[in-house]
Amino acid sequence: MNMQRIETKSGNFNMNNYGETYQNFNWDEAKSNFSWHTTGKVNIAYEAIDRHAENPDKADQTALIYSAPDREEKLTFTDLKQSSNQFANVLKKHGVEKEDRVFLFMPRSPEFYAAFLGILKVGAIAGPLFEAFMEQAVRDRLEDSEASMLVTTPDLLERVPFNDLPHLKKVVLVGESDQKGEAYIDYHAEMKEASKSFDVEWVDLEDGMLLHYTSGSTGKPKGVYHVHNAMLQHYQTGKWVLDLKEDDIYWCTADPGWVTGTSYGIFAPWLNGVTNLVRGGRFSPEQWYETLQEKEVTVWYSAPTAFRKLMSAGEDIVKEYNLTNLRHVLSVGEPLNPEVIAWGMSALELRIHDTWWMTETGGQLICNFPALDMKPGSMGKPFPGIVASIIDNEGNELPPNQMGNLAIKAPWPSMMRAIWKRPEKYESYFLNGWYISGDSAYKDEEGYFWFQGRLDDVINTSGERVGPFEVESKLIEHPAVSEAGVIGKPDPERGEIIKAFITLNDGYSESEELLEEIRQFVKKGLSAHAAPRELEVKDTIPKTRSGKIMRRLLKSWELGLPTGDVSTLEE
Ligand code: 6R9
Repeated sequence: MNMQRIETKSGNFNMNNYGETYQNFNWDEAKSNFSWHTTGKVNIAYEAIDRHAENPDKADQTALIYSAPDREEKLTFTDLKQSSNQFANVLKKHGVEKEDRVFLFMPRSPEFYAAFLGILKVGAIAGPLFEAFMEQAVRDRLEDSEASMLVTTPDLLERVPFNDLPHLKKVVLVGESDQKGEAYIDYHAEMKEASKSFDVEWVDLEDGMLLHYTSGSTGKPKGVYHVHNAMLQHYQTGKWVLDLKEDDIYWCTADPGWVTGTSYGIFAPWLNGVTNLVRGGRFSPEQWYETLQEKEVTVWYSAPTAFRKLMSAGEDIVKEYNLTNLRHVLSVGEPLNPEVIAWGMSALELRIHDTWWMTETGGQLICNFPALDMKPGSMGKPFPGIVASIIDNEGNELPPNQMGNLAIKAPWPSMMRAIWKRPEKYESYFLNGWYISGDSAYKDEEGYFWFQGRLDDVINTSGERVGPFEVESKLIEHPAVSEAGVIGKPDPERGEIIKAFITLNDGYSESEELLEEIRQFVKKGLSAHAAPRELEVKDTIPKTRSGKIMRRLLKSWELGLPTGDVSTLEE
C-alpha cells in the first residue's frame, strides 16, 4: 500500500473537484435545509428532533439506540420529542427560564438525552459535565457558570457541594433516592406527571445553548459559550465529513462532557435524521467490536487513543467479528498516527479519516473528507466555507511548508461566541481577524494541513485536554506538597500522560506510599484522567523571575532535550 497517499472514495460530498465546491460553497446554502430561514422560529432541539417527529416518514424511525451492559433501549424521534417535552415542562414548573444555566452531571442514558434536549427547548443553556469529575471540578464549573439547576444521579450527588453554591437552587435526581426536600426533584416521578406537549421556546440564532468547560494553560477551566446558529455547521459537516445518509447507524464514542459528544454525539446525527447509537459502559476491544457488529454500525467516529488500544489488542480479534456494515470511520482529538491508519486499512479494510477542531470551534474545520485523497499524518483540508492558514505571531500569513500558528478566519457558524464572563480572555483568541488555535502546524503546497503540536502547555491525554495549572493547584493542596510543575510526557497509547514534579514540605520524606497517596488525592479531588501517572520529587521546581513555572524546562529535562533559552530562569 502506498502510504504517501490513499485515494478517494465517493461520499455525499461528491465533488471530486474539491476546489470548485470550496469556492462556491456559502453557508447560506446550508440554511435552506431548515424551516427557520422562512419562519424565523428557531431552536436547535426542534430542528434535531421535533422536525423529524412531525414528518410521517421519520416519526417512527429509531433516533436513539441506547446500549449498556445492563440496559438496552430504542427510542424513536417521536419518543425523544415527547420525553424532552416532558423534561422541558418539569424545568418550566420549577422556574427555569431562557438563558438560565442547567448543568448535567450523569452518565449517558436515555434520561440524559431527554434532559439535555429539554433544557434547549426552554431556551436555557446546557452544561454537560463528565461523570468522572470529582468535587473540585464540579464546584469550579457550577460556581463559574452560576448554574441554577443540576441534573444528576443520587450516586454522584455526594460530589456536588450544594450548600456552597448560592446560585444552585434545585437538583434533579435521576434514580431512587432518600434525599427529600424542596430543593430536590425526583426525575421519574415528575416526568410521569408532566405533559408530553410543550411549546418550544423560539430563540434567536445568536442565543446561547451550550457551555463547555475546557482547560487552558493558566487559571481555572473556561466556559466556552455556543449558540443555536452552530447547527448550520453540525448539519453540513455531518453530511459532508461524517457522510451521513438517512439509513445510517452512526456511533460516536465520545461522552457529551467533551464537545465531540455534543456536536457529533447529538447534533450532527440528529440534524441529519440519522439513527444514533450510544453505548454505556467501559471500553473493551471485544465489546466495542461486538457493538459494531450487533448494532450494524455504518459510520463510526472515535479517537486515536481508542484506535491505538484496539490496535494493540491485535488483528486476530477483529477477524472474529463481522464488520461488513461499517463503511466510514473517523477520528478526532489528537494526531492520528499513520501507523493507526495503516492498521485501519488492514484490520477494518477502511480508511480512518482524521478531523481537526476544538471545543472553541464548535465543529469540524480541517478534515479528511471521503472525497479527498488522504495523506496519512495530515489532518486534511479546510471544510468548504472555512478559511484556514498558518500565520506568524504578528498575524501575517506564512508560505507553504513553514511552521506557525494554525489560524482560522473568523467567524464561522459554530464558532464560540464568548468565554463565560471573561471578555478579555475571548478577545485574546483573535489577531487581525484570525482565530488563533494554540496549535502549531504547516500547510503543504497542495493545501493539506499537518499538525505539529500545542503551543501552550495544555496536555492531551487520551484525547482529553488537561490544564497543568488545575493539576498543580490540586497537588499543592496536599499537605506534603510544597510546589508542583506538571507536563505532558509522550506516551505511545495515550498520546501524552501526565507527569508531575513536586517538592515536599519539611517533615515529609519520599516514599512509594506517599506518592500513591498524592496521586489518589488528585484523582479523588479532580478526576481520574487528571491524576499524574508519574510523580517525581525534586529539590526545586524551575520558575521564571516572574514566578511562572517553567514547564518547558521540565519537559526538556524529562525528554533529555536541549534546554533552550533559560534567561528568565529564577536564580
Ligand atoms: C474536538 C477536540 C482541541 C485540541 C486541539 C489539538 C487537539 C484535536 C486533532 C488534534 C491533532 C487532530 N486535536 N483534533 N490534534 N489532530 N485531528 O478535540 O476539542 O478537547 O477542545 O481539543 O485537541 O491540539 O487544539 P478539544
